[in-house]
Amino acid sequence: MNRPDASKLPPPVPRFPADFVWGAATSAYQIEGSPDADGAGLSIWDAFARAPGNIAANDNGDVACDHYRRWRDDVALMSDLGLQAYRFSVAWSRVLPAGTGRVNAAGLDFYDRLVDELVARGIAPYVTLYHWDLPAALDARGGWLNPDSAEWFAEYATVVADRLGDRVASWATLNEPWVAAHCGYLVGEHAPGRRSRHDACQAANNLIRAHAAGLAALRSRGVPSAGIVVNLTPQHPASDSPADEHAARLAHSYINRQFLDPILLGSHPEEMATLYGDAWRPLSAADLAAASRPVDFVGVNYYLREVVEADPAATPFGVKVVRQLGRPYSEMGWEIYPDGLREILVWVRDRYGDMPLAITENGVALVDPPVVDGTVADGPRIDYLRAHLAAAAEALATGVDLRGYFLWSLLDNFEWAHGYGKRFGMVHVDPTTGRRTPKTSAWWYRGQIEASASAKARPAAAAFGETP
Ligand code: IFM
Repeated sequence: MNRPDASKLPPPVPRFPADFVWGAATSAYQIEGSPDADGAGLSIWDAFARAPGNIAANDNGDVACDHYRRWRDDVALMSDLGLQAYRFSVAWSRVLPAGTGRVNAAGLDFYDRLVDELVARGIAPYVTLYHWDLPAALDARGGWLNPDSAEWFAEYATVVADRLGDRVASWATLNEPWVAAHCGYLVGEHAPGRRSRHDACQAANNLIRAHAAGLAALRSRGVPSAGIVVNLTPQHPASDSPADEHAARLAHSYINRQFLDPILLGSHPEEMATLYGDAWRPLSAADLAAASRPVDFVGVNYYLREVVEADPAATPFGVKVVRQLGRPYSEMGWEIYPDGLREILVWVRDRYGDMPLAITENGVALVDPPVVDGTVADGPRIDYLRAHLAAAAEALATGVDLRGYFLWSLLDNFEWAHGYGKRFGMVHVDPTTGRRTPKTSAWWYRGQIEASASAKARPAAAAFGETP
């Protein structure tokens, strides 16, 4: 590990409040490996990734970053990098191998030890209960298509909150339910690989019901702060033609409002029937009422904007994303558009009202240079982070109640259908040895945290919406 001379790095971004929370994020399947260790059950991602042809280079999460075995060193690394908070997800099938019923004590112990170590090092744990790795045993019972899935999730939430709730202040029910429904049930690029409008609609509805049931379970356990994490992507029309504007409205409702409207307003966007056609089934009034019980925060994952045009031939909804000539794109093929972060945060505040928000993921996959002299000179990632933090600071300046920022991701990891080829980490992970090397961006981020901390009047909050 080689910390570069701070005076040679770009300056930190100013104007963050004293109690702003600075962290990094990961998810269980993407980093842990050892999927069947210590009595764990398998998840839909184990089955999906092991089936040939689903993942680039036929990669899978069997080893991933080996975090399940290296967790203690990884927490030490977080501490070296000055993180105040760490957002991670719990693997449901480690805790309940069959998804419901018997609790696997050894699986819970893993997260218990992780939380202890984080707390001992002064790093606040932020838990996400569901980051797409549904227990395979539950998929065999219909997965998110089964209306009982909401109760299964509540049972799981209760078990985890009972064990970790004394030390974890901040809880998210679901991560990016839109991706779980769209990629998993409509286009089949993610586990469980289904391709049906009917299934996508039903999965989306049951995910909303699961959020409601999980939130109620967390409330019953008295956790200080509970919310949900969504991915938001501004949708801009390619022209001012009515057809393109209609396409942008459809895409906006589908991606940005499909989950937030029921959860924050208790209603569905009016475009849902057009989008799903005869597969559309609204939630019942009782489900909508339960779904819209207040959350303490909304986590926003932001990566890109999309410029869209109407194209009747485009599947699934007649909306086509148009590549913008002359604009920068990441290795994911996503347009790098920092102002979209300001725009979407302001939109959330304006549409849904003032509430604590956090950027729970933001980061970029790039082709990094090799490790040289104990670091990776990823200047373009620093540029990306600075531009996005400047956009976040602008949102703050307009009065958005933004509480924190979590860089995606701590480590280069398993990027779902793209396998290990797409590298989002601020820490390089050697694919053969697993050796961790902080990239220059990690040291720059440490400087960003230190600069904000030196202006601090009081310590960072342990949870959004909670006063430290
Ligand atoms: O890696 C994912 C993460 O699991 C969810 N949000 C987007 C990231 C980058 O694609």
